[in-house]
Amino acid sequence: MADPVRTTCAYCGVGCGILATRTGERTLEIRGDPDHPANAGRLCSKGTHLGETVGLEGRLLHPLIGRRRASWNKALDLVARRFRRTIAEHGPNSVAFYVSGQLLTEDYYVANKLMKGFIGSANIDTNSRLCMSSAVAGHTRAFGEDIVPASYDDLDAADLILLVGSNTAWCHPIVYQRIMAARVARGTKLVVIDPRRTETAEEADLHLAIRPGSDVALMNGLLAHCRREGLVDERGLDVPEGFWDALDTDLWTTARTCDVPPPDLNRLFELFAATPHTVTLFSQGVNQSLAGTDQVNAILNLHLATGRIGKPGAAPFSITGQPNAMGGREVGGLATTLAAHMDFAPEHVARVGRFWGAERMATRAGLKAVDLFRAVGERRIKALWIMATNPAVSMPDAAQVREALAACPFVVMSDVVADTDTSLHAHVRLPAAAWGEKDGTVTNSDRTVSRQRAVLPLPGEARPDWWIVSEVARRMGWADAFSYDRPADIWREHVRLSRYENGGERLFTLPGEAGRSNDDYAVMAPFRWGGTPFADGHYPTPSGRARLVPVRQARLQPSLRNWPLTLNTGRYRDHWHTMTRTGLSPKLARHREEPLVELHSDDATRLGLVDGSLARVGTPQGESVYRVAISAGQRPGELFVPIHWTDRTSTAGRTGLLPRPLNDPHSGQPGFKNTPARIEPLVPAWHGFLIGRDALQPLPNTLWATRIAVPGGSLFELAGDGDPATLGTLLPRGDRIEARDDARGSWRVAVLQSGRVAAVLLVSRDGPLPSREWLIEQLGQEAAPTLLAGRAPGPAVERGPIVCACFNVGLLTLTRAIADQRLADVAAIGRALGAGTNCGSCRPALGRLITQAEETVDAARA
Ligand SMILES: Nc1nc2c(c(=O)[nH]1)N[C@H]1C(S)=C(S)[C@@H](COP(=O)(O)OP(=O)(O)OC[C@H]3O[C@@H](n4cnc5c(=O)[nH]c(N)nc54)[C@H](O)[C@@H]3O)O[C@H]1N2
Ligand SMILES: Nc1nc2c(c(=O)[nH]1)N[C@H]1C(S)=C(S)[C@@H](COP(=O)(O)OP(=O)(O)OC[C@H]3O[C@@H](n4cnc5c(=O)[nH]c(N)nc54)[C@H](O)[C@@H]3O)O[C@H]1N2
Ligand code: SF4
Ligand SMILES: [Mo]
Repeated sequence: MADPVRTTCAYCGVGCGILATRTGERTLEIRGDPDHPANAGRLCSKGTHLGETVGLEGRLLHPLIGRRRASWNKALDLVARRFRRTIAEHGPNSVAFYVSGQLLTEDYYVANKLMKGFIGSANIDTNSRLCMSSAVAGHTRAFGEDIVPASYDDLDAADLILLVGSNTAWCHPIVYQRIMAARVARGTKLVVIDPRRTETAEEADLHLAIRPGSDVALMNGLLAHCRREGLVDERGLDVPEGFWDALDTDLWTTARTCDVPPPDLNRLFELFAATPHTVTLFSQGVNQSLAGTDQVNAILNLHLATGRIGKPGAAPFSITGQPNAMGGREVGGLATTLAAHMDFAPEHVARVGRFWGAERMATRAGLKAVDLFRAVGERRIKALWIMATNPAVSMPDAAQVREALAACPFVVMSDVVADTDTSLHAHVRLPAAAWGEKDGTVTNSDRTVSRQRAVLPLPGEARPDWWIVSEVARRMGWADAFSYDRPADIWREHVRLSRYENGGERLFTLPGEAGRSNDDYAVMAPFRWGGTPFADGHYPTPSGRARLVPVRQARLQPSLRNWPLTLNTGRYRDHWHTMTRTGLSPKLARHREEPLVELHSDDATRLGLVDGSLARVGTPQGESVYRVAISAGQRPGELFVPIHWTDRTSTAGRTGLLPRPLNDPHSGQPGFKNTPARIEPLVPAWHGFLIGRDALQPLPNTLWATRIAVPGGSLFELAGDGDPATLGTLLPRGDRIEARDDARGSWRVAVLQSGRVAAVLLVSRDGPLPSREWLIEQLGQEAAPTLLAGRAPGPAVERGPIVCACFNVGLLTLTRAIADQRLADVAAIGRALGAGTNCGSCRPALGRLITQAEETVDAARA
């Protein structure tokens, strides 16, 4: 076996180090890197199962022009020619790039340089606009520069951690495990502020299920309390006139606005006031709001005014989503920033222009994502290049975005997979190197720069993104400025720019004046730039002081007559965004097999929605269909749906259609968490499922279909109105065994090939269907006599939905074992079943099961 390669996880902004060992043609063994500062050897369920996503299924392996395979030469010439021509005819602002926090720093750097320094427009925006831009705007307003003044070490040194709008247990699991470890080690208190009772909230000392969008009121109320307690120190701060007047509020008013019990709020007030070592970690519940920037500044105000910044264990901590969200900020990937933490101030434009030897520097900010796609729809942008993101799914009002793409005269897409919802609209598709094949750097949430390294060879004709962009730039006539031969060349330039004419005004400075040699770059170990920012009380503002920014609670979303509910959208533990990669892993698919709409039982009863039935969720922008999951963790009047399903993996299960294309005025970040909506039952004529060895493409044209990967094939959940017999045409050839009961509306078919199960289809009018677990295991096996009954011969033992993806342990197995073997804690479950002993991502869920079991026992006793 080959030696392990030290690299970094493909997914979230925690930025865990990985040891990847090649074990075959396209197979990897994945382990956590014990020496990496972000994870010290741990990995969550997504990182652990990265090896299941590096196969070539669905990969884009050759450049395509239309549907035709083309040589790189031809494809690159075409892209360069069309961009040049469009610029010549309509000016530089008639073209745009839409890029991603999933590019490496080196890729990002060259894309940004090409657009802003040579094409001469700043129409390059990134999906980070949808993700981090309110944090960027908030940091810049308060500190004068976009600096995250925290590190993971602060989590070990804090006595109180506030998680605001963050489902850390699912979205940043290794950070969550670190917080849990600190709780054990030093009794750190944990408070979660989230309208939903998430698994993150379950384990907290205090959960405040605030009214959506009331974060400013909460933070202002908390700051007002601290001031009353004499905890505010204005030294070293710029405090605008009238700042404190706007904060004139008390516990009762705040509790009413936030809709939380005053005693709970009081507990937060007292805890915070008594705990100088507090870290406030926040993510999309704060950023993805029409008042996202103000919400960020409300948090920053609180930390600045109470001195909870610049010291170990005390900091506001904007945790980033994508693996290289931070690297993107460092290279100026947003339309509103320039490289190396500069902006469009004339002296910055001049400086970057000088450094690049730029032919035509952009002199003002470009279009932000939502405006950019609007401009595409209005044909003001006539050539668009999309890299490493899937806007046809992930933009708000995504139907409009698709129309815009369809109307655009020239769309280029660089991606690792061939068919995405976005690729349908691309005139040219360029095959990019994927994780495991590419080489460069990423920066995680706490400013730690790590190397991603190739462990697999480039498949087909795939090429790294930096190479693709540089090739186009050369062909557009800028060969000298883009003459990079390797990522290390770009890295050195990036380092030099960070230090260029920087006498300490810009805190973003990378070490290594002369740059690293190629050999040094090859072995570069993870390092954090910036030390402990603001430890000396100095800020990169003109006055050298940080600013308190007056922020007022915006008017809360009223309940509209036709759209009386609030739609919240977010993530599942084991899926990543549009599932182009996690969707390949059967293990990851099992945690949540379908897109659910979670809602409170009062709403369900009132609206006639039954747990497990289907429902249509509508907003003024569109409609999608979900499986109803009644949840005690939802506030009445609020719905939660996942963002992961696309037209590749569902019919009618796409969430991106629903949110409004409205933005925060400062950052341009869409308010994904808070859309007026309604919900109604959807009663199909039949429902069923299909398990097959081949993935169906396209999906069956039914009212509702969702697809997930299972070992050796796919599972489709189906529901429809027409005659289910049409589904028969989807079945593969082979010997059929069939059972039909027209009176009960039940139809079951199995297809055998050489006596082995190739597919099973089970349909019912309104009766129950057997569990999928056992049938999935029958794929490729000899047909059991009970096959069509959907269960093993002999007594049935159901496993239930998978909770532990590493050891395949299901919910029913767990609840049985907890009751029968009287398992009293998560460790005992681990000893009995293995669950929770590998990656640990399911530990919060296991904890919840123990609590539920205790509650059942208590209730039975009472
Ligand atoms: N498993 C998994 N992990 C991921 C990702 C993934 O796709 N899957 N994506 C990564 C990316 S790019 C990102 S950006 C991060 C996102 O990570 P998170 O921000 O943790 O994830 P979300 O589920 O988008 O939303 C977080 C929480 O905000 C809450 N919220 C909604 N409205 C409000 C409000 O008004 N106030 C407050 N205080 N809270 C509110 C929601 O109920 C939700 O629980 O995750 C990263 N990690
Ligand atoms: N309703 C709603 N919408 C949201 C959000 C929400 O909470 N609610 N969250 C928003 C947030 S925070 C984010 S970050 C976005 C994420 O949304 P997207 O960025 O659209 O989601 P991904 O599925 O990660 O898309 C990444 C694409 O890049 C491809 N890819 C992977 N690696 C590479 C590579 O190395 N090179 C190239 N060229 N391509 C690659 C993948 O195959 C995939 O097609 O969604 C946003 N949209
Ligand atoms: S927490 Fe999980 S998804 Fe995030 S970087 Fe670490 S292993 Fe990867
Ligand atoms: Mo994100």
